Amino acid sequence: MAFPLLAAQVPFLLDMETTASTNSLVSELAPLPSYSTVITTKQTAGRGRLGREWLSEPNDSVALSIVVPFQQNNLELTPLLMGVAVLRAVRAIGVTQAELKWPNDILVGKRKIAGILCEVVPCGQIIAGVGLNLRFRDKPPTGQATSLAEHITFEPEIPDRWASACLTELRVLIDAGSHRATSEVRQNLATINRRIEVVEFDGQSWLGRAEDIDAGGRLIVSRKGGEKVVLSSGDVRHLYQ
Ligand code: BT5
Repeated sequence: MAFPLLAAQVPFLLDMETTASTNSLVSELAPLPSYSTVITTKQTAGRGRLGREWLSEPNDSVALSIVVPFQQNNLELTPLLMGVAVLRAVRAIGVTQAELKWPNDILVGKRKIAGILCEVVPCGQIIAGVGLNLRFRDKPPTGQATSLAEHITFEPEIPDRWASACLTELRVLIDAGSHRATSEVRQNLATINRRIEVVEFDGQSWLGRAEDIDAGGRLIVSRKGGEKVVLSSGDVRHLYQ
């Protein structure tokens, strides 16, 4: 696939035929100028959070990693800023019903279409990586996955339009400063004001209501009985009834 719109937006673009992980490649190349980008449609060892995998068949998904400019206070917020950028870019190509789930998933109708992994590399730069499912020509990687082709007519220029929109939206959010960006996250995060199930690292889960995020992007949840819990990482499920 070609990425001319994306190339026009960034100081450095590496469009790889194949690579193990675009986040790992950026980490090896860093330091790089802000908004330097690595992209591939054949990622062979994509990483999720907490040692989990991001699975994709060749040419069925896009893996994109961007060097995010460091600004004070934006480190913790970066996954959510990237989330809003990816959400807007997915909506801009026609998947209007997409939603952002805390802390790093883009869902369409309860299924995951994109996931985000932000990392700080040894030289101190922040990398925001995103995997987007384009289509599943064989079978979906998990029962909870969806792809663009299930929601819009897939055309070859769509990945470039999506990637370039991600860059535009991320720049707008970062340039807005952390106060304004936090408010954009609040307005776009479908988890807020919703009943959720919180799944702890040990697999234990509990129910609550997501109330808000704080300035660092942590999720404020009220448990049954009124106790407030602030989550800085972990997994939540949206409850729909
Ligand atoms: C994520 O982790 O969702 C972060 C995914 C980030 C991938 C990008 S691709 C570019 C960059 N380079 C990398 O190496 N990584 C980043 P997490 O929230 O931990 O979710 C992982 C879980 O999502 C897995 O355990 C599966 O259950 C599920 N999953 C794996 N592949 C999927 C896919 N293609 N679509 C939907 N769900 C998937």
